[in-house]
Amino acid sequence: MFVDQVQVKLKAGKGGDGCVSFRREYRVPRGGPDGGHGGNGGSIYFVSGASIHSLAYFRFRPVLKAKNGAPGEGSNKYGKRGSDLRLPVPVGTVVREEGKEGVLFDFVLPGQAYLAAKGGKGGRGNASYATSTHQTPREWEPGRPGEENELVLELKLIADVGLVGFPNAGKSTLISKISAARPLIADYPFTTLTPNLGVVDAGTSRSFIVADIPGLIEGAHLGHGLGIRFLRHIERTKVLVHLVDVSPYTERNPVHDFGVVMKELESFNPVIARRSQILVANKVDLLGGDKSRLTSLKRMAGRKKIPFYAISAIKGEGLSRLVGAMAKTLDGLEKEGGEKP
Ligand SMILES: Nc1nc2c(ncn2[C@@H]2O[C@H](COP(=O)(O)OP(=O)(O)OP(=O)(O)O)[C@@H](O)[C@H]2O)c(=O)[nH]1
Ligand SMILES: [Mg+2]
Repeated sequence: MFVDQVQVKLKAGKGGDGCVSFRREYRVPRGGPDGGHGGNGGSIYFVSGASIHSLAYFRFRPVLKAKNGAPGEGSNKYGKRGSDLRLPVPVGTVVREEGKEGVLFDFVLPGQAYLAAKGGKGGRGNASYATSTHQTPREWEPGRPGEENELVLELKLIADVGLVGFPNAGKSTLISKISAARPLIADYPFTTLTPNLGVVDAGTSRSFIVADIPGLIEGAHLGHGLGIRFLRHIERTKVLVHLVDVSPYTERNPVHDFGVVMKELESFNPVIARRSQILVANKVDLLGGDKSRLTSLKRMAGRKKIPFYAISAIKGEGLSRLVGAMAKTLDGLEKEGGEKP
């Protein structure tokens, strides 16, 4: 099961109460105060692990609690501290506060830890209240409550290639033809409501992950259509494959469609808009005699120096060349990255 967003309620442990006690020993008539401090409550941490790949663990554990600290004891003994809860999350997880926009923490490497709810401090025992003028203190301090937080964990898919384009451009059709993913495909916009991942096998040595996300329309950054929140799933892809429907049935201009999607990408995150792109004209099987829609898009790609491919996703035409180009682009980027010190 793939879970990409969960809500969790965290309750850190309460601190143990301070203790009131006086030393009572044979032949020690007036032993002083010896009540120890309460132990601190356990804290809750999220910890990223390389071998964890989903947030499924949290689905059945919506409320998570750390242990309370034990009360202090006589003979100046501290209460035992409550043990911490360390919750494993996959790399790519983002922590947010429920109902708020900002990001609290972003796990980008394995082994990172984030303190999500701090345990309450243990209370002072009566021994610590003793002064020269106040030798039999009966004061003690209750343990403090642990932090309670309602957080949202989001997993950004870490795909190599992200498919972008208008609704109905054929993104899901393409991923279903080049991988084992079987997303819903239909002749209406916004068929895809949640992202799909597919593993593409490109020849002997190379495989990579492609993400199919919901389509974008003009004003998506203002919330039109399904909005742009899904773009976070392709924020970390290395390559974008931008699909444009060149069939006459859209009654739109393919060059204009390209510009609209670029503008939406730009408003979500300008870094994504500048990422390596492969431009793909889809549905060429529907062109008939008039190829002008295809050529105008191709010419624009030439001007902007964007690699360009024409395919029919549904008929499987041009797909092996396209997959080859994706693999080659990824190889090239890895080499580039590898050469850096
Ligand atoms: N003729 C033709 N139809 C295609 C081609 N590729 C996709 N389609 C059709 O176009 C429609 C939309 O395809 P999808 O793959 O669902 O499009 P999408 O981009 O995933 O759409 P959203 O999920 O809504 O964003 C479906 O009816 C497909 O059968 C193609 O190459 N040729
Ligand atoms: Mg789709």
